Amino acid sequence: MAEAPAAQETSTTPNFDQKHPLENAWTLWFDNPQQKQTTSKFGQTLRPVFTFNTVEEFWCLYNNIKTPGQLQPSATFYLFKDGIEPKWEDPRNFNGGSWTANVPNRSKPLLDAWWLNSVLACIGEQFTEGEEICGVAVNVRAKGDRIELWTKTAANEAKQTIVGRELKKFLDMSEATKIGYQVFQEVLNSKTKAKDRYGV
Ligand code: MGP
Repeated sequence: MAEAPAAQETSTTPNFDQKHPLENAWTLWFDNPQQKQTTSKFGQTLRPVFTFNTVEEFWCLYNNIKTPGQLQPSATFYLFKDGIEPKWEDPRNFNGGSWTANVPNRSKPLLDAWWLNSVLACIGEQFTEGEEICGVAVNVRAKGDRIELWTKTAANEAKQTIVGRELKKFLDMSEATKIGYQVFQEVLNSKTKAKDRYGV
């Protein structure tokens, strides 16, 4: 009698070695200056932490670092497309700006949820205007934590409005809560706090 065939791997057998590529490679940056930042000194304590381009590497990183809610005030995480430095002066940011979402009620759980949701929206290419996205930052501050979504072409109001509306949706923000968009060149040139160029 013929021997029963050995159990074969089928197409439904998970392959745990397989990695799922992301459309872009991303770099996590960390900054935690001990003194108040100034425009001229910005960047001196900013460091790239890790670059990844697969889903698995992202979770490996995320699961092994602190969440923003565990960081001390003054710390910032930046997650940017690889090759873009999280500085207004980087050529890919220079003509851009950022949407700012201020976390209400000093809620650390909400801060962590907003950070994860905004990161997943970026690396999962959830924004319709994905080409516009440079990166996302989470600024942990005593005066109030915030998420900043940096985009490339500040002059294009239509595209920035779409990005801003989608950001609110991904953060589950109510329609009544407003977020503002600042233009980096206006921030750099203004002696006082620059006004928001757009709002949604
Ligand atoms: P911050 O850390 O983004 O905000 O910028 P924070 O701590 O909430 O302070 P505030 O000033 O916005 O109230 C702190 C300071 O760092 C800014 O005011 C700038 O002087 C400087 N800075 C921040 N960024 C992101 C840049 C940058 O990209 N380039 C330069 N040159 N300076 C920057």
